Amino acid sequence: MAFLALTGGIGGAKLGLGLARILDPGALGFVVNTGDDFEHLGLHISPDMDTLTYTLAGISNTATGWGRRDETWRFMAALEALGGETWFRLGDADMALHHSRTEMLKAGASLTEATRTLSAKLGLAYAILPMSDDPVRTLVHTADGPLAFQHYFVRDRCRPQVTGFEFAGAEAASPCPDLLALLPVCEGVVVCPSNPFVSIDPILAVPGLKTALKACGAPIVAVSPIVGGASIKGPTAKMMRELGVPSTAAQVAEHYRGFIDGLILDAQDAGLHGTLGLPTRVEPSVMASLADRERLAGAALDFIKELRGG
Ligand code: FO1
Repeated sequence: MAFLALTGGIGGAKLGLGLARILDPGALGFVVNTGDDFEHLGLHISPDMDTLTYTLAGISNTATGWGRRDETWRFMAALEALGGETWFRLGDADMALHHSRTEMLKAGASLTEATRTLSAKLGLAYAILPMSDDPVRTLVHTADGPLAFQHYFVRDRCRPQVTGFEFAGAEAASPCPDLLALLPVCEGVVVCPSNPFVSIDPILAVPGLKTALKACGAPIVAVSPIVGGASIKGPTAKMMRELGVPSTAAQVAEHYRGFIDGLILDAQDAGLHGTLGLPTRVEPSVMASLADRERLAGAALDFIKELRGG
């Protein structure tokens, strides 16, 4: 094992795929946000693990970024006809994954074990690790009161005004043991261009995880999810404005200060290079094509090498 990628959501999975195209399964592991997980329709849903797994397995729905390609929706249609809850859309084939995971968890498997089994069935050999096997649930504090993450994100389409975040259960959670076991051979950490507040912060909120990553001594490099003052994807910039901080890549550097050793800025933010008080590198970071993902992944690995002094 040599590199770890911290990821959550669609932007993270895009860079994750770029890294996976360059590095062998033995040289790359993923630490995934599980703050978005929830129990829904009797199933344990782990959206960020699923998005990464489907993306790496080449079976993701590239139009939505989440769920499976060539999906059918008969269960949802039937549920709707019966007056059931359909705001969170579970495709027929996707349901099979959630069902299998839920059964394994009920039988006593950890989330790490269940994920390993499921990703192997989909042909993946990469270590896809939940940040913790213990439940951590992101709560979004809003002007309308606290909302469970998926209620904020999917049901209410990120409309409520954000006032803060809480990671319920984090204080009692432990880092995924398989992650801790990989740290002695870790040569570099890539913080994917995921939402810092609701994808990366929940990971870093697991007690001991941030300290352990820092203590392993490998350079930690983040890719800014803010480009030219806007989010590449999702509500990051909107959240920053609502929290009263500038929606800029400079603020991303501020957010991660003390944790990261370097930040990749998009060419649109080249003017910030050399001004942030930490090493920066300018790269095209909007990943439209597979080639873009591979190029950005290669740049992140190069940057790590540079910071290691080689
Ligand atoms: N996102 C949506 O915007 N609408 C959905 O109906 C939806 C369903 C869904 C089902 C399974 C799954 O693994 C993910 C799903 N997502 C859906 C994505 C998801 O909840 C968010 O993108 C993440 O939690 C944010 O990273």
